Amino acid sequence: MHTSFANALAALLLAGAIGLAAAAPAASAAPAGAPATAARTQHTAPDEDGYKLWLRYQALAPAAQERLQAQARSIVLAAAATPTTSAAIAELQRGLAGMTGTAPPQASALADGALVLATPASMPSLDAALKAELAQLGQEGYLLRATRLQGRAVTLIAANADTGLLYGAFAWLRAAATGVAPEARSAPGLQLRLLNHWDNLDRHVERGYAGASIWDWWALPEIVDSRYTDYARANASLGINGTVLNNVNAKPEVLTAAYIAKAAAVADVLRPYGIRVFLSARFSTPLELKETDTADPLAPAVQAWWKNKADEIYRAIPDFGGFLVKANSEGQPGPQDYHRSHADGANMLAAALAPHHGIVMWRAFVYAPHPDPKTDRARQAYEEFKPLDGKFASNVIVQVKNGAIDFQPREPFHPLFGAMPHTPLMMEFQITKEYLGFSTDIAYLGTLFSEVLDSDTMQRGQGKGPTVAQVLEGGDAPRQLTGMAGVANIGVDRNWTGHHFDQANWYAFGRLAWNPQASAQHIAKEWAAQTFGNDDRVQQQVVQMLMMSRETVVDYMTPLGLHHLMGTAHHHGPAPWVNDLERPDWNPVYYHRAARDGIGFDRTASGTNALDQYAPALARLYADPRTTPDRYLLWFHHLPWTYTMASGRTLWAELLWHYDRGVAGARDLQARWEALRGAVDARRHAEVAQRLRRQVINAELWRNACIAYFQSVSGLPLPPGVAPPPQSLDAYKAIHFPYAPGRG
Ligand code: GCV
Repeated sequence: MHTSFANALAALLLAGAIGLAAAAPAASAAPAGAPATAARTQHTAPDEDGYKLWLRYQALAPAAQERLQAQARSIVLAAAATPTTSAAIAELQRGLAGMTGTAPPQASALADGALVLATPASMPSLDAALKAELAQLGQEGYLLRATRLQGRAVTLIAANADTGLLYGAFAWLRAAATGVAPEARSAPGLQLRLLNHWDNLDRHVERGYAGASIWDWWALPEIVDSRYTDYARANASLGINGTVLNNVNAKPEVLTAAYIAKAAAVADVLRPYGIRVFLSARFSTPLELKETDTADPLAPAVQAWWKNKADEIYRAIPDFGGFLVKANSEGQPGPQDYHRSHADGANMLAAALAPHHGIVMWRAFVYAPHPDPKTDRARQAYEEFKPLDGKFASNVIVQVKNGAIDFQPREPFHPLFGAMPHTPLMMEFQITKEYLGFSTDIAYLGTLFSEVLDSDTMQRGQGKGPTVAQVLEGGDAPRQLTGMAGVANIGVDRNWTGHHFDQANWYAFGRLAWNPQASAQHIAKEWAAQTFGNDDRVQQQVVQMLMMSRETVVDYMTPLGLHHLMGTAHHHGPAPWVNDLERPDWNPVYYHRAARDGIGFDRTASGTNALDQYAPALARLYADPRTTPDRYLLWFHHLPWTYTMASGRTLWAELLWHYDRGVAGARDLQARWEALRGAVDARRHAEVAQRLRRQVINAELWRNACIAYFQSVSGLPLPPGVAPPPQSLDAYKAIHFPYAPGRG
């Protein structure tokens, strides 16, 4: 024990240094444009700029402060002192100082009221029952207990390794900040919990709406932004344990010595927080760097090049995670260029990484370069990957987008989930809102992610699962690798995500990657309490806004299973009329198929039969429009405008009803936020209010343009009570967004 206490002291000294380095600068003044709020907000909290994310550690009410102080009068490290335990202690000190408004607790010998961080290896005296529980929790799980140790009443954070202690510390702080009892124990449901940055080496972020990339490749490796530490803290607080630094549309230069050194500098900052660095690799890198004369995965020179490259990377980054690869997709090179399969390509890279325990995440987002006009883009990933089930090396995991098209406001789950029992599959969600209103519209994605994760694949029959979450967790067939990736919505904007509410999407992704079966509403509550404080009225209103927001966006953009109606290339705003792009499956008309006879994409046996890629029970259920949920109706069926819906309305009237509900929802979001004026600090209130004004404009544009267009196709009158679009269809068609951000 003496050694542990000495370690604790050393750790605390180090922790002090880390804590100072990582401290977030104070919030700055309210922006111009907020004067209207000034007079009415004199009693509200000081302005905040959102930089601290959900790690604000605001002062609690006096009684809660006393309780917290009583649980952590001092800190005892009964574990090996490592940079990770130092980070944990620094965070506890920061959090406790903020929430209790007192000086942070210091290291001490074991005493009543101590907060103890312990591993069984350093504290053999932990009781047998606790050790048995810990044995179930792996290297990242943790236990939180009020207990007695050596006769002293203490708060215990116990784990098998320092990363578990760090996660336990964050969990304990989260419970304190949200005023709930801490979870007794927790362990992640998935191994790989990763952010994917679509960040280019010139700092442009593909599909990024929060400013330039936080990775300053030009300045690295000598100049290391302190923001990287705060990024690491935020991710570690959620259990995110890996990050892919560069865009899947990768450049060969990222694997040159200069960039490996830059990535290594980032890895050094992230490592103490349990986060490993991965890189996106361009399949033709050796050829493009002119170091081989082919990129054929079966060529010995190519295999040797990748092996040497892996060795070089691991010399610089000993815990390098591995490669993420987009191959033979949207013009990216890949093994098919040499008549090899995805498995040939992935396994070649996997062999180079295997000696270092690295992995390959091989993306299944593919669609044929020269599509057969009679087939369906939704079928293609399945057609290419299903025959490869069981053919991937053991350190390959196939990364599948949540749906078969592309991160739409709503898609049915991807048919590959549940269809590749012999291949580890990981989920790819998009946290950045490419198709859901960028960072101007509020759309809480916790509900989108959960809807997908909770979907019943019906592989065992209707209602019998497994759910997509269970497939990912490997419940049916234990897997060597499991994971979830989220395409990051992070940039250099002061509040990280462009919109304060978009922080909730980063948060929800992390919490669901830790526990894919968690509730989106519970996560929303946690986020709201930490982000806007414990005022019940604010919390309830914010949670209500989050929970209604995504359905609102679906209503005004793509109701009833419509999809991909967005503007060309930038994907902002309505463009259902577009029909002139090079590939048929880039055109909105390809997806909605609206004509005088009706609307929707027939994916049943009478159409492209994409439905057939799902389990028989699901395929049978969705083959009939009567048993297809309304939310997927026009995804799977082409129906007459006069088709009678379950509501009793015609399909045409139902579509209009959804558009109107979407606009009403956007206005309701605005009104709900307005009701919080004075209850939320003026700066954040004004910044969100401005964006809500814009969201209402977006919603109205979507509604009016889509109604004008679909009416021109259906030829049907608007039912009584439905307001005609204020402008002509031509006027909507003339609206362009040539400089929309985030383009590919
Ligand atoms: C990174 C969509 C996006 C592209 C993205 C691609 C992908 O097509 O619009 O920007 O490229 O998906 O996921 O690879």
